[in-house]
Amino acid sequence: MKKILIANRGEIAQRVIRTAKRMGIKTVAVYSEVDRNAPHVRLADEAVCLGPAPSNQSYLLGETIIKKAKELGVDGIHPGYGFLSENAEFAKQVTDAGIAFIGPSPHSIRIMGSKLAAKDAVKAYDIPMVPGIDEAITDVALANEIGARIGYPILIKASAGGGGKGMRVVEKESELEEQMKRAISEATSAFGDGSVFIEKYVSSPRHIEIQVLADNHGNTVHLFERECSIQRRHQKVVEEAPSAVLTPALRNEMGAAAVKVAQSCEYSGAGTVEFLLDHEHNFYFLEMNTRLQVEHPVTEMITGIDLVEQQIRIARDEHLSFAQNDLSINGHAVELRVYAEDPMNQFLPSIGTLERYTRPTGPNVRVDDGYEEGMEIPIYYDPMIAKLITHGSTREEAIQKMKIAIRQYKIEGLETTLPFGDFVFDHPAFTSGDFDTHFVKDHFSPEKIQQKNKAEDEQAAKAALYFYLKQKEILTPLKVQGSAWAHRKHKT
Ligand code: MV4
Repeated sequence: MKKILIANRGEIAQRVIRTAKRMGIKTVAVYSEVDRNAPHVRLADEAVCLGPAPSNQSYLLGETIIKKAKELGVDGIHPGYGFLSENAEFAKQVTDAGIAFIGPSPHSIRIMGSKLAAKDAVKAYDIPMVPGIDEAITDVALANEIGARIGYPILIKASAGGGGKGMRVVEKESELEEQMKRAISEATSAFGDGSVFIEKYVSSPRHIEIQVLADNHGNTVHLFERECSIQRRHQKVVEEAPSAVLTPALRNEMGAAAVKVAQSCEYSGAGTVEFLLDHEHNFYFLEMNTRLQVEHPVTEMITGIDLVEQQIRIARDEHLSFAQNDLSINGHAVELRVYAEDPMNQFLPSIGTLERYTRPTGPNVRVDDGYEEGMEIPIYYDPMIAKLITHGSTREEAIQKMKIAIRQYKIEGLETTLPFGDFVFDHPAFTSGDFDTHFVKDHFSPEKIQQKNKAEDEQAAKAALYFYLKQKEILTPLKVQGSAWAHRKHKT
């Protein structure tokens, strides 16, 4: 592979280009008209404009991207995350054009893109799954029967869904019919596929996901877990690796299950297997994401492995250069997603220009970002400005470094999730490790940030007063001494 095209923008485009450069591979960036001056465009060796800002006129134009790639003699396409990354048809068209798709096969993407197909694929592999059904259901009478069998509350999910879209909790049988109709119509309009199924609702789970790597020669390993329970409306904000609660035995068990999930769809490349972990530490397979994930850096920090390099090597048909036993966890890493969103105002997008943008620096501090001072955050795409990642030899150390880095990060011109991060990394529920996916709902409110700021302001005022008084105490005896001296002087 001599030249790759990165079919993406922002931080992930830069992230991929950096590794490609390090590997001596030429890079081609693509961009929309609003991204003309974006750093990923300058960082690449060549760049191609795809069209106007809206994604469906630029970053989602698979055929245009492939055409440009062919014209420029590209031999690999990295899709990043989002956009075309989990589009089986795009992966197929890339391969058909004689270009390597730096990701799994269309077959793997297709299976894992459907929750029902995924359940079906892993059936033979003895993977723990939430009690429920593994077929699409439309009949309310049958749904009532299933609800009675597995017990309420139950959860209706869309087979084509993702990120919680089309999910409905049903507390009791009398609500089932109404909720099922809504779920089906929501799934139909959102995904063009009204298939829904039913699962027992796990009430306060933790979200644990396992990173896997598989080559094209039958070798599959896992790179331990990430915990992503701190979310709001299915959008992750804080992630860490390893999880604060997994024992080595449970980690091995979940890792082995994740490897089997990958094998069930003949997976190749980097992928992530998502699990729910309940209060009793039972785990259940949820779904597999067939892309490099946003939060992959925390895994890189604790394993020392560059996941993008591995993706490229695998796409070049190389063998994995390590086995499961060669891998181990070094320390702890935490990540905060810095979004252009206002945590004091329901996390609404905060539109504006980065009037000031100064990154934190230091050992074990990593910033993956896609913007520079003076740039505007376009409204057309995901509002993530950056990912702030810190590493420490212990969880406490990683968190401590994160708190310092958050304070060093200077972003002016728009509101960000930095104050929210400050809140989370200081919160006893987070620092103790005793939290679940309801953390934000259970513990966060704008008032709490205000209270915290007020308490800190008071603390600062008290400290200032204390030092002022101390100074006075030092000065006062000097005066007394002075006068005594003067007095003595008079006497002589
Ligand atoms: C669940 C669940 C409880 N019980 N399934 C949300 C997104 C999708 N990937 C699956 N999700 C969930 N599935 C059962 N049977 C709770 C969630 C869930 C959740 C999962 C992971 C992280 C955050 C979450 C927030 C709300 C609900």
